[in-house]
Amino acid sequence: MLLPRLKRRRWKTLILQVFATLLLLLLLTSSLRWKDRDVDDTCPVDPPNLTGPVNVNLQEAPVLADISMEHLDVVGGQWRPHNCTARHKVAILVPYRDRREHLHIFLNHIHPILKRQLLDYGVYVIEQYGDEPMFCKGLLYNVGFTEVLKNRSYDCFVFHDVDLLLEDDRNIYSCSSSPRHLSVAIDKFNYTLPYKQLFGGVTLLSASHYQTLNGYSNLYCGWGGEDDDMYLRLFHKKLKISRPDKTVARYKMMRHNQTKLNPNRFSLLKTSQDRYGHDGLTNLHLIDYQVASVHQYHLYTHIAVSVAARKVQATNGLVTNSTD
Ligand code: BGN
Repeated sequence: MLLPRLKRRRWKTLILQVFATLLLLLLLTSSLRWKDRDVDDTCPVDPPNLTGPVNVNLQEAPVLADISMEHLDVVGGQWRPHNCTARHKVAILVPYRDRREHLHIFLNHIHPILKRQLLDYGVYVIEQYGDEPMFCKGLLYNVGFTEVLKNRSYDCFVFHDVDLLLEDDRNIYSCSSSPRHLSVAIDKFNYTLPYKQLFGGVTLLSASHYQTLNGYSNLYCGWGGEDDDMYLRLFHKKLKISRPDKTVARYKMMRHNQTKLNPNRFSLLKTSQDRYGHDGLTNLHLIDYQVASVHQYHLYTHIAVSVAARKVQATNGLVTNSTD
């Protein structure tokens, strides 16, 4: 009688042990699953606070101190979401000269949008000083790109005219697999794309694509052509341009006097093909400019670039110092 009772007890313990082990395993796996959920705090693909159409106020330039008060969590133009990890680190490069009002309106407009888009971002204003009378946008972009990466890593760069204000925050300022032209529909052009090859205004490139393209040409000073030259670079590198839908890629342009035209833009464009390998990021060290200062203001990091006066020989696109 004793023997079968003992056997039964052993069986009971065995069953209990198996049951307890299974329960333990179940608890362990479910807690691991919860842990995984905690670790993956990447921001959502569709940021929930987007408003769609954005009110664009062109009337009066806000005072910088007032804008700053609304963005106490921004330092040196940089911000990142508090509750999630942003999907992209994006640098906004804004080449600039003589347009203080526009800059204030731009800063007031862009910060709330970039925050709603849940980006880890930095706004960089690259200001041209020095004797060169013409505005050298491509050179400023290259200098900005190079200087910014000395300080912080970014996977994505937005090349942004200061006079363009986004009208819909669903036009997200973060990289996709191909270079992106963001300012598809501008009020000045009746919200239509003036020509298919246009790659100016507001564009977006990954850091590695920008390097592959050797950045912008350093030779275009004065209005026009540097963006068409960039288009040709994209074409030669077989990089396809993507564009958001024109219903969201809408911008208002702030009015200003026409900047001095670049008289050499047509001849420069003709030699674009032969130049792009050695005219851009790779020959910046040969260009007569100096980074005079880099300063973190509240709403942006300021990069002051002194550009020496130069003359461009229209026939071969060579640049020499005009004092030579
Ligand atoms: C083009 C300019 C672009 C400018 C667009 C839109 C030139 C080069 C000679 C053909 N290109 O005409 O730089 O972004 O207009 O304004 O001027």
